[in-house]
Amino acid sequence: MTGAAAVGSSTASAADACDEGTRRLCLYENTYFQGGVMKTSSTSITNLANTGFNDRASSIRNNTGQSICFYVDSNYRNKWIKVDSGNHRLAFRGADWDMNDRISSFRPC
Ligand SMILES: [Ca+2]
Repeated sequence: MTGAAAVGSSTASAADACDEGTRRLCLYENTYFQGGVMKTSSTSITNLANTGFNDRASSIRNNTGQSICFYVDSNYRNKWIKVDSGNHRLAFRGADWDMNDRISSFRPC
C-alpha cells in the first residue's frame, strides 16, 4: 500500500477491477481514472441520470470488446466521442475538453 490520498473510496481498487479480463466499461469522475467510478457490463445506457453518473465522467476505460460512442445528451443525442475497445482514454482534455462532465448516454458505434 502506498498510503496515497484517494479522492473516492473506491479509486484504486475500482481501476484495477476494470483492468481484469471481464469485459467492462468504467467511467471515472476525474481525469486519469481518479475519483468515483461507475462500472458496468452494459454497452449502452440511454440516460445516465438513472445511474447517478450523469454529466460527471472525466476519463474512461473501455474493455467491452467493441467501440463505444459517448454522447453529451441522453438518448444518444448531440455531440459524441468514440472510444475504441482497449483504448483507455486518459482524460477529456484538449480537443475533447468540451466533453468533460457532460456525458449522458452511450452505445456501441
Ligand atoms: Ca468529472
